[in-house]
Amino acid sequence: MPRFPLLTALFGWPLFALAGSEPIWSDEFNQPVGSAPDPARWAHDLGAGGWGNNELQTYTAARENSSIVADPAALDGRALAIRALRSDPGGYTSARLKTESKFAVTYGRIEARMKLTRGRGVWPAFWMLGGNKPKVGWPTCGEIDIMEQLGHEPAKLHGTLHGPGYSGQNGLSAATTLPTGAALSAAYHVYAVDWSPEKIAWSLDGTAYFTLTPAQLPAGARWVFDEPAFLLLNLAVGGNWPGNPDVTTTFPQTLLVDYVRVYTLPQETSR
Ligand SMILES: [Ca+2]
Repeated sequence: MPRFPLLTALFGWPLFALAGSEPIWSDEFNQPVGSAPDPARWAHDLGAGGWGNNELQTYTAARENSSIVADPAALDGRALAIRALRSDPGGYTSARLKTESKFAVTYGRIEARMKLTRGRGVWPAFWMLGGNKPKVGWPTCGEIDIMEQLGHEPAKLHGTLHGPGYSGQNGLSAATTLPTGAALSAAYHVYAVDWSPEKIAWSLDGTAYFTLTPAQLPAGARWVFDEPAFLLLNLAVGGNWPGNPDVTTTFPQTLLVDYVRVYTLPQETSR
């Protein structure tokens, strides 16, 4: 029996056609062009300091770093643009948005339709952190990285899980590419996780490429993915994993997000 009968059956079908899958939350990023990310849904993380990875950017709440833009390739003609700009020699600004204190979810399908970046030292991400982070700290709060891309490998998508005993370079991770091998900066694609008490499955355009269950954790490690988690979107520049931009990297770099949607999981037992 296929491990993910639903995901297999899903390929190419709109999600809303799924029986038993109900929308919980979304942002279609269809607010007026030029406006800020909806403050009812998103807060900004601000500042510099490397963000734990020796990253180079300073995060701002300025419209040049995050705003709604017109984009004919977006399903509704509008998208969120997160832009990394070169500010002065060696300096960069960008944006990091989070739903912390505004929205959190425990289990479900969490997905975004996005167009990624291309260029050495550029690092976009769509991810989740346990809402208990202020209390228990990282990595005990858990981190689910739904999408990470290193701009010097524009065709490659990374999905990763971080928790206590399996964080940072020891995060549990897999990578994939499109069947065509095309760059993820060339068109929009749908990046998702299906998160249930039994497993987390990462997918690209509805095709699962990575799954983890509590039994697959390193010996003695704890599954910490049963708490509400909030969502994050950011575009980092430089840092330990991607390395820094070089003379070949062009700016601005833009992460485009057509939508973020959260659904209850479909009923697998119905098949
Ligand atoms: Ca949109």
